[in-house]
Amino acid sequence: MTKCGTVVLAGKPNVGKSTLLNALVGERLSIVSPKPQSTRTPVVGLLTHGDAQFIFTDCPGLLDPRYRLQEVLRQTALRALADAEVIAYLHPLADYPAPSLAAAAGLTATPAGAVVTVYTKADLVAPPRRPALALDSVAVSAQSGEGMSALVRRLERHLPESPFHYPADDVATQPLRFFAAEFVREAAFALLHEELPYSLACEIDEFREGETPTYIRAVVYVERESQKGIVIGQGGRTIKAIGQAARTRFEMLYGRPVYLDLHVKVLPHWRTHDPSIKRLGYAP
Ligand SMILES: Nc1nc2c(ncn2[C@@H]2O[C@H](COP(=O)(O)OP(=O)(O)O)[C@@H](O)[C@H]2O)c(=O)[nH]1
Ligand SMILES: [Mg+2]
Repeated sequence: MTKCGTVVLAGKPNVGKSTLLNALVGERLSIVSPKPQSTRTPVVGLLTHGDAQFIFTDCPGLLDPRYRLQEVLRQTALRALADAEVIAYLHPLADYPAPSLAAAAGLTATPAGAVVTVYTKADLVAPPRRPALALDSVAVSAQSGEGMSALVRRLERHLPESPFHYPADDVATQPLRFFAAEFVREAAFALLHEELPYSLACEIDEFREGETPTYIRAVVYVERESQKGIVIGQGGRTIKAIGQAARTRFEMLYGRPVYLDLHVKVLPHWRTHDPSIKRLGYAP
């Protein structure tokens, strides 16, 4: 009998959800940044391990929304929590103990799924300073790999009996163009300062396979004309660096050469405009 189910990685921004998803599936799918709130769309990563298949979902961080896009992201995270078979609730070990999930997420109803508390970034706490953990929690470091197999065993206990939903070799469920757009955003988070990466969205216009290199045309949207100039940079320097970083990252996942053609456009105040939020794929 096989087991299969959804495991949602939940927690406040910056606790290491995306890094943990990538470490669990062994592929860099989800974008990682030291800046909080980089994840906007749930990213799914698969791990098939013996008789068990885990459908890991990296969700936007739970936070108090300050503008319309954040409200929409919080709703996405809450829906994922409600639908999860298992919730891995992440909290940094250095900030032990974790408040209850309900308190951290401001939940009014208890989610149906089993909750496993996962203390992250264990490498940042020296062993003599580590707290004794309760039986239902584990400490991991996605960076050093410590605690990862114990975590997988712990989560497996809570998976329901079910046939596999995906072929055992699959790692991702989302289309390649989704990852191409995400990696442009990741490069923007790495190369742009302050609020700018939060004002930026990316849409893939064209993804032409069957020629080498594969041609990808991506449009980078910002909210204001002044931001457009900054994203392009002097003599196009900044947009070129963003394109290079995103292309390198995408080629690692894709395994083939790519020509990434980036264009910058203004979509005025899209983060507070429902039709734009929807069009960019952040709302159902
Ligand atoms: N030292 C250390 N840093 C980590 C670990 N996991 C994540 N981080 C860092 O924490 C920051 C936030 O990680 P991210 O996965 O984007 O967090 P998310 O917002 O919860 O998805 C990034 O700078 C990561 O490199 C870890 O196991 N150890
Ligand atoms: Mg994230």
